[in-house]
Amino acid sequence: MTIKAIIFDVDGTLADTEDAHRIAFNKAFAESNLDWNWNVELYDKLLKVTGGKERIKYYVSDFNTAYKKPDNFDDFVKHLHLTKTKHYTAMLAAGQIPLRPGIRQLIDDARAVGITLAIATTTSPENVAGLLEVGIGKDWESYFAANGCGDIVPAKKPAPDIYNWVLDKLKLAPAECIALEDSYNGLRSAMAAGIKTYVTTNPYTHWHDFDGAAGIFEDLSDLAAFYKTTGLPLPKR
Ligand code: XBP
Ligand code: MG
Repeated sequence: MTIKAIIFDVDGTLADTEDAHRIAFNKAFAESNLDWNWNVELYDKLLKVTGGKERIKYYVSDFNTAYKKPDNFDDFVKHLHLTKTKHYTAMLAAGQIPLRPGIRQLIDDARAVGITLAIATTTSPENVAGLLEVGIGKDWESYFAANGCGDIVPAKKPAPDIYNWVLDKLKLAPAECIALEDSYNGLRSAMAAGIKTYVTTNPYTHWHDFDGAAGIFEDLSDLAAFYKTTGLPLPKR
């Protein structure tokens, strides 16, 4: 079957963002007078849960059980997460987080041969916009036929919901698409939606179980190898 669309995960796939997320969480904690600090080792464990608000709740329930939750805990988490998003998007706007090797070229090559592009991520819409405004340009939205992100679906990855939402928007069958992911949760999500999934690893995810992936790459610096594995048409360069 010819590939009609590539669906991209964002965090860890389009860019190595997770450490910036971690730093932004810590800035939000400091600004909110919380003595919480997420180091790399802890964040590695916290990544088990996708979504920033969900991750904060997971931290409180499983790693900081001594913390006495305020009565309005949901609102507290929402506000804390908004503060985190403010810090994270400031880091993006400062140009601190580039796209990963090969990503910009892949986007251009795919467009040149008429392959549809889409996004399926658990991260907040502001974060996707901030990353791609810098990485692609102000007109980044016109590159993607569907932009599935954040709370648009209630169940985040590893649930298939965000991929199903994107497939619905694209009006394509799973077999007509491929997904690009970087993590165990992302791979499970795309595969549960029936989509053939390729993985690029990063320092936070290289040890994950990628059983079922159609191909695993360290990054896309060798795009020719990626095109060969996926069967995507080689660009005429
Ligand atoms: C990414 C996430 C996100 C980010 C933080 O997972 O889990 O939660 O870490 O972003 P994936 P928010 O790459 O599988 O989409 O704080 O905006 O949720
Ligand atoms: Mg990811």
